[in-house]
Amino acid sequence: MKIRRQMLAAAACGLFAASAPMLAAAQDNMTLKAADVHPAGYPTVVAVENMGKKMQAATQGRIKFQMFPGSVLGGEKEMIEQTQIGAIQLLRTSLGPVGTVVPEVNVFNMPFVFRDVAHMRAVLDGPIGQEMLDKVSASSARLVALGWMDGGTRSLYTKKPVRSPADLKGLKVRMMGNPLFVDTMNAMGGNGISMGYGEVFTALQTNVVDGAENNEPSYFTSNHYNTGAKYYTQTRHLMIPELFVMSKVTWDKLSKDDQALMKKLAREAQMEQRALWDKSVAEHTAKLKAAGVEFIEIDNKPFVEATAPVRAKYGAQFADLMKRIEAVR
Ligand code: GTR
Repeated sequence: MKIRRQMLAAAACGLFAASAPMLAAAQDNMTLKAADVHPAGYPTVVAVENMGKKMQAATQGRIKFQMFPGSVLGGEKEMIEQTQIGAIQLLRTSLGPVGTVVPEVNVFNMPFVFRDVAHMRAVLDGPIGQEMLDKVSASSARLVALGWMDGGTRSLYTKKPVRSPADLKGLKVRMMGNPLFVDTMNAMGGNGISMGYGEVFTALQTNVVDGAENNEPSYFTSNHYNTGAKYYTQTRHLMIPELFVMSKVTWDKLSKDDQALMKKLAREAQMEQRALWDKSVAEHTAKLKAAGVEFIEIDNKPFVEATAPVRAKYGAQFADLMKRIEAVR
């Protein structure tokens, strides 16, 4: 599987290299590779596909998107790298791994930094959300941040019921690749293990990890609930926005008008994905329950308190920004 992905990524690279001079020479007929770890039908994939259709219509077919869902071009970390060099042109990624290349975004990657989904959305839609997109674009990462998407709330799923930090003792829990998340899980009482999304199913099946954490649609579509990790404890410890980026290599080839159009349509995609997201959470929660997943409602205060040192450690550099985030109603 890994080898196949690497081959596909290499092929994507080769294709791009072959078409690069053409793109530079003429602005017409650009086919932009858009990638996502999620499968066809997932809200982020659908929103980007629909954006591609609008782009194609608005440019009379000059600019098209070609969607590569389901991690066919690699894991998220690899796809970020591919986007940085221009082999992938459009990428929807969690902000989690982006924090390792643009550390400024880690303020949104901290546990319990948003009160709830409404608070997160208000922050993303307001000046702070725009500032953060600008920071990504202005960084040395060679990514142009086009907009946000919703990733809801991440909660814990394990093979035995967890209700408190003490219940997590000794449990290995997969976290996304960013030291901040490993520290978060360790503070919550478990042992954080960093691993790519594509490796988690087998790791759960073979007891390399005892659990993981994610939102309801990802928990369902990844099939992780089918590995015995069927206790979903509503810790809601992370609310990580999803980021939609374009490779700077590609961005620089677009005319000013096309750049403006791209931003406008990305904003529309952001709003469309949000509506799709809310439906998807409801639908997948129902499917998980029907499949026998036990949703464990808890008072998550002990987890909030246990992770205070993580916010202190990573948040010190964002003290002013964190105050502004908290003040958003
Ligand atoms: C999902 C997110 C993905 C990926 C995944 C993970 O919620 O949409 O981009 O980051 O989580 O846990 O790796």
